[in-house]
Amino acid sequence: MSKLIITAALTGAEVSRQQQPNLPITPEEIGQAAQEAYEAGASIVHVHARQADGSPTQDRTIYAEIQNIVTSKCPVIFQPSTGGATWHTAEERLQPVELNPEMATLSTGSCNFGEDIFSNPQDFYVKAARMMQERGVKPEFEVFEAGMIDNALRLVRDGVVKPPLHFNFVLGVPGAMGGSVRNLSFLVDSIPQGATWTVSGIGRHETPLAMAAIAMGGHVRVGFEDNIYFYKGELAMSNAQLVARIARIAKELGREVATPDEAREILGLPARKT
Ligand code: KMH
Ligand code: ZN
Repeated sequence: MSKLIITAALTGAEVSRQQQPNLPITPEEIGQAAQEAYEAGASIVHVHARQADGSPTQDRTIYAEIQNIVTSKCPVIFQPSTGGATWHTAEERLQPVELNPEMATLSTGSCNFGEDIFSNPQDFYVKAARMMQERGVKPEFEVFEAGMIDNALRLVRDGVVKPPLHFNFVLGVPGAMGGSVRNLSFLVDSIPQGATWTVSGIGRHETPLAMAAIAMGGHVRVGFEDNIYFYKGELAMSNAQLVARIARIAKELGREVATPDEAREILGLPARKT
């Protein structure tokens, strides 16, 4: 098995300061959280931008500020969201891709998302994939429902995305696929040989699915976007605390944790320019 890539999903678009007082919001706070997560073992940071009042935004200038701070503080792979919040327009959502990050997320299909709909019609995801291809941005396919894999593979057949492919299975969002190991195992069986994958277990599913992924040879995402608790009813102190737990479990299970440069190699990304 390869070394383990840990992604820290630092902020997300949905969680509020009322729910998680330690949520990073400003570019400086997100930069600080990225550095701490890196020191705890994260090699990718998945980022959603927020306005000063805490509301989610896809504003390219705020993403640019976050990208500058994060990449000047630590060597992690910076991975902005093109998912945004459910109410962002397609145009808003694509703004962070204009910054040519090493990676960006991409969902190739729509699903229920709590009381809302996470809308990803074909014209949106084809446009997003083309934009990423033109700019050398590697997509991480965010899979909330199984059909999203089929649509991603169609992009590959049409030459819009080139392997090696990387998937993130997001399991346990209310309204989409549940957080069972059976679902994870089905999704892993549905992607092509040679593709890499990560799991994001939502809420209470975070740690059990992470443990399954470590044992199965996959990779793991944790962080406040997915889960705000350390134990049931006990809020986590930081994103780094959640990352450190995964690094600890990985050690127990015999998986070494990848550095950002090792993660680049595993994912087939170009080496970092120094
Ligand atoms: N906030 C969700 C509606 C992504 O980052 O690509 C979508 C999301 C996926 O978080
Ligand atoms: Zn996200």
